[in-house]
Amino acid sequence: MVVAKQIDVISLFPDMFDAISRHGVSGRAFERGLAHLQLWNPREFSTNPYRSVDDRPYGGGPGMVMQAEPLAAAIEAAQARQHDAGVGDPRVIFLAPHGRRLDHDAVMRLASLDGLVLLCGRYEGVDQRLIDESVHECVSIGDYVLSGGELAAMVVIDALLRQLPGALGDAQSADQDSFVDGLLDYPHYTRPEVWRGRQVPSVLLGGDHERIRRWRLQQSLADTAALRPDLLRNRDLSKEESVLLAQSLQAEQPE
Ligand code: 6GU
Repeated sequence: MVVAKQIDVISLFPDMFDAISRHGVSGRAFERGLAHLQLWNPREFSTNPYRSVDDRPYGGGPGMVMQAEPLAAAIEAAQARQHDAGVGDPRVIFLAPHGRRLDHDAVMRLASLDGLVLLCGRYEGVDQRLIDESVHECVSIGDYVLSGGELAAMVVIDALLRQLPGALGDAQSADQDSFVDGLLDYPHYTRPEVWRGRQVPSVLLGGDHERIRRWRLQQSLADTAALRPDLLRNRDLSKEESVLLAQSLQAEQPE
């Protein structure tokens, strides 16, 4: 039996996750029961009268730090829920700029796990002892700083949901995304055939599927070489790919 992917999120702003739970491909994945999203607000686990979950940093400095205990209690509640849902070993992931940078391989690895508990920090940070005690890995979505882990968690969730079988209308679509094959996606066109004087490439109008496949592969190769040469350095080219890329580079040379 295929069980729903279990995703629990610890966040002070649970409503932010409406953005992915109510719209588009991700919203449909939850609706269809391919995944289950459960939000936990650490404020609900605060034991003080003001429901506060942060305090000033030891050693001084700006801002506030999220306290360990309300987060630990929220993580434990999430883990207990996942155990009840049949997940043996839910993985606790802290979204933070110092984490391992997310890429397609990381998305595929996360998508293969039965259950995730995503911890979103706010303020200046989270008490390090909570990270040492309860977090399995840290994930970042790029080299810039967000005001909290929520947007990053939503990026992770959206990217992995589209990898679940049945999440996309066209079963092939996820295989054809950029990066899946280590190349950027080819360009897409739809009607009208001429728009503001710009023609759709004629090869796409001819119905010769083998020519179209070669043209798209060539576009992917040329765009990857131009925009993301780093991707090609990490990938061997097949004979066909080498020929197509060489051809397109030659075509770019002035007469
Ligand atoms: Cl995961 N969190 C925050 N706060 N900022 C980030 C990030 C995560 N990834 C990139 N910047």
